Amino acid sequence: MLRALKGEVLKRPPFWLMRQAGRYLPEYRELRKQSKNFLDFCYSPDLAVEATLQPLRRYNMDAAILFSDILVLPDALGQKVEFREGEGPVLEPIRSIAEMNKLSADRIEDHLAPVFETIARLANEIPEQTALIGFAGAPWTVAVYMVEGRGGTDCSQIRKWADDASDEFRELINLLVEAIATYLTRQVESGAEIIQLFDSWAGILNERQFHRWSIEPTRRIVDRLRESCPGVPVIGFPRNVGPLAEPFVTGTGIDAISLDQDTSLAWIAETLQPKCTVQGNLDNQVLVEGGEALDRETMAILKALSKGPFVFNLGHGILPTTPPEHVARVAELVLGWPATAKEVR
Ligand code: 1CP
Repeated sequence: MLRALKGEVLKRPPFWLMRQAGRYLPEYRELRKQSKNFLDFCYSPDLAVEATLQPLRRYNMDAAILFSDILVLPDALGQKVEFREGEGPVLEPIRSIAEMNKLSADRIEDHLAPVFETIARLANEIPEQTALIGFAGAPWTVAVYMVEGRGGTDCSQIRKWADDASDEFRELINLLVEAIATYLTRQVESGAEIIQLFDSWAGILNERQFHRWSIEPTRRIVDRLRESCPGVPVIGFPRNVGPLAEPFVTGTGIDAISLDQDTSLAWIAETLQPKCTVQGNLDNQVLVEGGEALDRETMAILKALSKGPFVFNLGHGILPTTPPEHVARVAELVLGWPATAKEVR
């Protein structure tokens, strides 16, 4: 994994899957019962370590991703964050400078101490050849939840604030840049070897806004990490941005870009792969379906991208309805590459 992120072309690409831990696994659902509240679960090192290790035991991925959530950060800043059963995250929205001024990055160290402990324990427990990925939401995506108060909205509140009062909104983004850089630096100090920044909601921004609210803040975080933890690779995930993935790569200085399933393989190979390592991009819905489509699409990705620096992954996180045996099939095809090319036509 580390070699691929440094730009090496490997005979068999490394592989892991976004949201590889979680509800599609019966052992996760069982473990999850031990804590009523999802944030408490994330802040229990015993449970978070176990949830991180579960998919590795089944599928032998090349990387483990810390079990946590992007919304522990607003929780640490002092915003009220709740995860409701069947509803997802609900936050008390921040929509003014006065509300923003109640937040403080000073609590990160103490409040997120259980996350750092989880990472330190994982660094000791996972096999030597398995990389440990730490992560955070990118400023824009974390701000979407902080301002909208939940996921799945039309994002009208945050867009209005970012457009009508951009100086005010910039203060929120600046606070998040500082907080996220501090949080990620502490993750690396605790044992994370790779960082992924999830900008899951980058796709709703137009080109000008994308430069201002995604590329620019990401570049500042990458710069801070280069200084505080030199040599630690950073993967960016600006989801659904189409051809703007190219200015994202050149403008942020990231080591690798994670791509969604709508990005053309030929375009990725031709335009992005000469510039950085690429990660992706199997359709998570095809992983739910399985069968011939799953074999075919997995092979198409391996064929198109394994000639350059590449990490096999999904285009977006595993869905809770995914049959675990479909994940086993993908693991078999990727771990057996290139021999598996002869098996599937
Ligand atoms: O009850 C439960 O088990 C809660 C479900 C759940 C889980 C398993 C949530 C709530 N978060 C997580 C874990 C999680 N979230 C991980 C670690 C697991 C792994 O990858 O193996 C990671 C990396 C995340 C990251 C995350 N959380 C993102 C970015 C990636 C993406 O999928 O785009 C986002 C947007 C979130 C917010 C969030 N947390 C949980 C939910 C259901 C959501 C999405 C809400 C929405 O629909 O907007």
